[in-house]
Amino acid sequence: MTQEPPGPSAARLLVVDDEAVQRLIVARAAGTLGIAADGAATLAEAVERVQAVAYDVVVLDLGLRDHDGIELLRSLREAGSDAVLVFVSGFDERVRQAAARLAAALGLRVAGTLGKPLLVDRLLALLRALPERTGAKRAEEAPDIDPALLAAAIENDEIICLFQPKVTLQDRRLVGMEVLTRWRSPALGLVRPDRFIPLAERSGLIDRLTDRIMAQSLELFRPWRQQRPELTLAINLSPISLTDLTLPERVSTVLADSGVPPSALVLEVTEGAVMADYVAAADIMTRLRIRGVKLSIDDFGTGHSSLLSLLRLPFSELKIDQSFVRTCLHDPEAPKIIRAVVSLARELGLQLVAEGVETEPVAELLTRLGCAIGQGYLFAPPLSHAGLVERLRATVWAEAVR
Ligand code: G
Ligand code: G
Ligand code: MN
Repeated sequence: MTQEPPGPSAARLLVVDDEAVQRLIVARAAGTLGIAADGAATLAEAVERVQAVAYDVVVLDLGLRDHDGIELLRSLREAGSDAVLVFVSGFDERVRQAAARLAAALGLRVAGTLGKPLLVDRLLALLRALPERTGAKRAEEAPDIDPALLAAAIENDEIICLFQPKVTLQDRRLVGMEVLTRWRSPALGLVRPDRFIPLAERSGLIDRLTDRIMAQSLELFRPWRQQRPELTLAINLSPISLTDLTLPERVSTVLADSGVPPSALVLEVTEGAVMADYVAAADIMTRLRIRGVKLSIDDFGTGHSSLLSLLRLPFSELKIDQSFVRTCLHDPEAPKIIRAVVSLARELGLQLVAEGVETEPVAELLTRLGCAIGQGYLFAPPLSHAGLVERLRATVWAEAVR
């Protein structure tokens, strides 16, 4: 039997423990089951992580040095997480059971509890028997949100910007970051973009929302850019925006207000968005390019667009979709596709970015295939502004920005 490929549905685990050895033991055990593990040593780190990443499993030490671990349960619920919990603790069985009941009362699922020292066999047994995740349907099942609530949220700055680094695969230099938004709602908790972006599109709020996201992220970005003029900021555009002929004007206005030069801004658009109304998209994109803004094809390889029509547009960057990147070690077709995309990008003078880089072996293979830039959990999940500053201080790419 060959190893299971870590397909798009590969499980992700977060281990929250202040002892590095414990984190390592859990990560190793998870690895043997093909589960990718992240670690967090403090509650703050764990909260940051669960807000950015949809974990399948959270292994939680109830006796963190600074906090009691229970506080994370609330954050998980607020983040709309459907992760299954495994509690670890040196406390007696009754404390662990009480924690498990509390989690259940908060609507979180608990796979089981483990004592300390941790028995790897018991952990493996729990991980093997994990219940199916429920998250895939969450966005559809969730009750409709009142557009008035979203409209107010946009005005009240409840929409926050997270930043995910793009780095050079070989020497791990920071070259830019992508903005990924979240809605921090006092009424609803943390709402993910796949829930509120479509709502904004349906209810005529998308222009206002996009303008706010651009203004807010550019303002946070400006000081970084001043120190490192080669950094770029990438913002995702809704397909609707690519039918709005006033977009280039709006982008210029936001840029002028922010003091960031147009060449530092990358707008990411998906293939489908371009093909929906090709003439309007070509018009808008050409005018954006004339103004100096860069354009990126997002999720490349997932649409059903005409390659020729797509590549005639004035793109500056191409982001190869996660589905090829994550399978490239196991699926013999994936490296061939990546190699072809590398040469296509080279011929057309497009910067190529690999999305969803989760492991070192994948980063190595991508480098060998000729891909220079990557983005993914291996380097960092989407981070808050403070989180990114903190990470920059602690990482090799520290020289990038201080
Ligand atoms: O980070 P996350 O997994 O939650 O992102 C989910 C999807 O939401 C991605 O496809 C991403 O492109 C999209 N998204 C995130 N932020 C924005 C945004 O500011 N505008 C638009 N239009 N899409 C966004
Ligand atoms: O659709 P778009 O490419 O704009 O959005 C990128 C999405 O991928 C975001 O939802 C982001 O949170 C997620 N993401 C970023 N890095 C990784 C990764 O390494 N693995 C996985 N599974 N998702 C990632
Ligand atoms: Mn994107």
